[in-house]
Amino acid sequence: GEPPAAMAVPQAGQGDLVLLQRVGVVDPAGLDDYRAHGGYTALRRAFELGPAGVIREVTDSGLVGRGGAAFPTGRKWQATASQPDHPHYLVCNADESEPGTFKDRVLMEGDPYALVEAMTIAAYATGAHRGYLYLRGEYPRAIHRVQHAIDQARARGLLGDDVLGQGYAFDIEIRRGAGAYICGEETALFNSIEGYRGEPRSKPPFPVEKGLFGKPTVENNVETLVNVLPILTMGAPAYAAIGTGRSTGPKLFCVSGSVDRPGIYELPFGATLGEVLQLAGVRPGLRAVLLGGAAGGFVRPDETDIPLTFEGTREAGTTLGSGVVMAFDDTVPLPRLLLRIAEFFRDESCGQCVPCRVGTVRQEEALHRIAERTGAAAADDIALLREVGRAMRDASICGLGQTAWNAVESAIDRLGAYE
Ligand code: L3W
Ligand code: SF4
Repeated sequence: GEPPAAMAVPQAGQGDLVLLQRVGVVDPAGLDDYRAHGGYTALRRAFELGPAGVIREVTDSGLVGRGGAAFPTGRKWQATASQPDHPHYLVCNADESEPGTFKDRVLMEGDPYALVEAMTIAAYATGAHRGYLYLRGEYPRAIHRVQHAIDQARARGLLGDDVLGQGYAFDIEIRRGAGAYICGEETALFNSIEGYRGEPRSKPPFPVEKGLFGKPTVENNVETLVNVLPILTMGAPAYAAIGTGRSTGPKLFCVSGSVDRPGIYELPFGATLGEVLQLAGVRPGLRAVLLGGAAGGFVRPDETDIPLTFEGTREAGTTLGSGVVMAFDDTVPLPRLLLRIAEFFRDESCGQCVPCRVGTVRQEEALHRIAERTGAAAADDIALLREVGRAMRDASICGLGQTAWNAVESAIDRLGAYE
């Protein structure tokens, strides 16, 4: 069945909402309503600026990818735009599957035209005439709403052969994911669209050079693309003034777990972990916070002064990832939680490379042994976990294997999970 509606919880007193400004305000089906709330001003501005001008604005804004890896968006767009090989493709990665991540869902369900407009701008800037939206199959409401928005936009000349009467052709096709976490890896996603097994490709070559169907491709996360609208409407300098020097702009945080008000919180980069937890109404007895999802890491309750920026979390030895903030109180059995994370990676490993295929199994086995001993870890189990973890991190082909030990390692080293 269809999951319950995701909650967007815009917070008063934190400045004007940028990314969530229309969520819960506009009719997600209504193109006219979208336009009445500022929709399609950014695309008009894009046509005034021209492709190179749009890329300059995006570069100057300091926007970096919101899927977790924080790669500079302007640099990615420029790299694709300058490829002599054609056609160029645009792919939007909406296969939102990182445990604890549900921000893209809120954007797509609440403001679907924003994604359609943002994809059109990205394609125009990078010379693409065809866009694919790879959307998680477990999000039927998002699929329905974005498909409706695409159809309406096409009927009104905002997609198709002559977008806004500017002589530029662009259209979008939705492809549904079928439940595999690995298909959110950018190159596994290409294989999936092409009809092959969802297995990651080796990089380089990067997608900007050889991506979908072997052609130059820009692949961006939903939230990344939606940021392009305010960049064009407010201008790069005003956008870059939000947030911090190296993490510019607004960010959506996905807060869940031991809090009274779970949901999506939009805040400028630089808010501390403690501020976000306080907004969400953190409950007493906090034991740990998982940042960045299953691929991320745990921090302790006394580390809530960590600034939620890419650089701040990195300096603190953890990661912001896609913006997951999952709170756990002291009733949660950590060994069981870690085992659950290990099961997830073992299940979702595509099996293509040995360190990850075997390592995720060995990791789960060790954590299972520990959990059966009611949480007491033998020294050799910990040593084995470290050895396997190092091999996965160093030798796996893709991010899944490289990060499959992060949460367990942080639970051992930062939380003292088995002491
Ligand atoms: C051109 C170069 N392009 C890198 C591009 C690359 C990709 C982007 C980031 O994600 C993250 C991890 C977790 N020329 C380039 C270049 N690129 N060098 O930049 O690349 P990369 O390889 O750093 O990371 P990635 O494999 O794309 C790994 C996060 O993903 N994660 C889970 C994410 C889940 C979600 C979700 O559910 N919404 O996002 C799991 O590991 O944080 O940092 O486009 O092509 N020289
Ligand atoms: Fe597949 Fe894991 Fe290797 Fe990634 S690291 S290619 S998920 S086996």
